[in-house]
Amino acid sequence: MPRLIIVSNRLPVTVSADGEGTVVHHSSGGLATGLRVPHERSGGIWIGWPGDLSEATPEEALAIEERLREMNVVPVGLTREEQHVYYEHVCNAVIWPLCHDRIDQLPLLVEGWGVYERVNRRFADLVVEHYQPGDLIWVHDYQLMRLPALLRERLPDARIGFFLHIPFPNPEIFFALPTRRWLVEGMMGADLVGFHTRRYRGHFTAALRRLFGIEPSADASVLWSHRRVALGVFPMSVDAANIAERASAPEVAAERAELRAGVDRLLVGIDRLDYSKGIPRRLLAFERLLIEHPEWRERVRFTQIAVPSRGGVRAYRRFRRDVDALVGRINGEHATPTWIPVHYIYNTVPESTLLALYRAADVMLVTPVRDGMNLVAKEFVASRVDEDGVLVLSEFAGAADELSEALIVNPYDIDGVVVALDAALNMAGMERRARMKTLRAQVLTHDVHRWAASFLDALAAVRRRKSRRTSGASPDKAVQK
Ligand code: GDG
Repeated sequence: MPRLIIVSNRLPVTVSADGEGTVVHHSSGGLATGLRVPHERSGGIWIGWPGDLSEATPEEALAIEERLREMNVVPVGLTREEQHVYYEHVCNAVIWPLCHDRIDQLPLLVEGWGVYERVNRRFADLVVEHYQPGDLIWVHDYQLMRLPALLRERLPDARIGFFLHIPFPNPEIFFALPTRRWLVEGMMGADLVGFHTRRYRGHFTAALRRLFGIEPSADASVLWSHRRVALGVFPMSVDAANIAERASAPEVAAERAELRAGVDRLLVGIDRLDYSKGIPRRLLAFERLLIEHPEWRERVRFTQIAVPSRGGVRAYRRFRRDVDALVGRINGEHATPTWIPVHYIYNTVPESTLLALYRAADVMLVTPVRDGMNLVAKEFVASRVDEDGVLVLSEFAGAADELSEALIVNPYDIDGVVVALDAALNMAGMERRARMKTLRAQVLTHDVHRWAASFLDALAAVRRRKSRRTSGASPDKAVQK
C-alpha cells in the first residue's frame, strides 16, 4: 500500500491546553474513524489544524507537538485573523451556505479570498515538505478547494485526490460566487475528484461545461491541461459493525430504558445546530401532528439534540435564537402540567447517550433541507440491532439515494411530513422490521472502510504520467468567466 498523506482542515485529534496541562486524544468523527486504518497502515501522515492553541504556554505547545509527532499528524497553525476570515467567514459564512442552496444566508460582503488562498498555500507548503515520490495525497472538503491546484504546480507527478463532503450545488447557485472559476480550477488540480452522489457530480460537470466548455467522457473523466481528471461517486458511510457492537452494550440498554420511562412513543432528532438540517420545519411538522392527531398528545415526546456549532458566525447565532423561540412557543402552547412535547437539548451528549437515543427512538427524524450525506441516518440504522425503529429521511440528504426503505419526505412539505410521522408512529411491527432489515443490509455492507478503500483504490489506479506541465491548471478553452 502506498504511503498516504491525508489533508483536512481539522486534524482527527482533540487537543486542549489551558495553562494547566495538555490533553491530546483521537476524535471519533466519521472522517477520523474512516481514515484511521489507511493512515496507520500506510505509515503516512495527516496534516491539518489542531484547533486554537493560543492559550497554551510555550512548554505546553512543545508537549503537544511531541505528542502529535508520535501520532503521525502534522499541525498547521492558523492566526486568530485567519481563523476568522478563512474559517468563519469564507468557509462557513460563504461557501457552506452556497453549497447548501442558502444564498439568502450570504453576508453582504463576499470577500476574504486572499486569506483563503494564503491558508491553502500554508497547507501546500507542509504537503510538499513531507511528500515522498509514490505517496498518495488525499485532500478533504470545501476548506481546501484551492489546494489540489496549488499542489499540482509544485508536484506535477503526484497522485492527488480530492473529496467534497458537502453538496456541489446547481451551477445557477454556485455561480453567485465571484470566485466560482478559481475554486473549480483549484479542485481540478486533482487526478480524482469525489462526490457523495451522482447528483453533485452532475452539478459539477454542468459547471465545468458552462465555465470551460468541456464535456466528460463516457467514463466520467475530463481532459484538463493534458491530464485526465476522474470524477467519481463515493457515498461516505459509518463504521457500521463497530456501532452495532457498541449499541449492544449493557450500559446502552440501561440508558435506553431510562429514556423510555413514562414515554409511550419517542421521536428523536440529532443534528449540529445548522440551518441546513431543517430543524424549524421539523418542529412545525411535529406541532401540526399534535394539532391534527390529538390522540398523540401526552403520549409522544420529541427529543431534539442540537449540538452547538459555529457560534462565531452571525447567521448561526441568529438561527439559534429562532430555534430557541420556536421550541419555547410550541412547548408553551401545547404542554400540560404533566407533559412537555419537545425535549430540547442544546449541547453535545456523550457517545453512549447518542447510541441509547438511537436505540430508544420509535422514529428517527433526519429532515435536512440539504445535506451532503448525513451520517446520523446511517448511525441510527447501524445501531438498530433489534431491526426495529422507523427512519424518516429527507429526499435532500445524500443518504436518501441509498436508504430508500426509509420514509422519504420533502422537508418543505410540512403536511407531507405530518403524514409520514403519523404513518411511522402507526406502522406495524412487521413492516418496520422488513424496512429496517433492508436498510441495515445496505449500511452494513457499505461502511466507511469500504468508502475509504474504494476512493484510495481509484486514486492508486490513476496512471502516473510523464510530467508535461502547463502553467497552473487551467484548461485550454474558456467560454465563461
Ligand atoms: C458533514 C456534512 C456529511 C452529533 N451530535 C453528537 C454527535 N454527533 C455526531 C454524529 C455524526 C456527526 O456528529 C454528524 O455527522 P453528519 O454527517 O450528520 O453531519 P455534518 O457534521 O454536517 O457533516 C454531511 C459529513 O460531513 C461526512 O461527509 O455526511 O452531509 O454536512 O457522526 O454521531 N456525537 C456525539 N455527541 C453528540 O451530541 N458524541
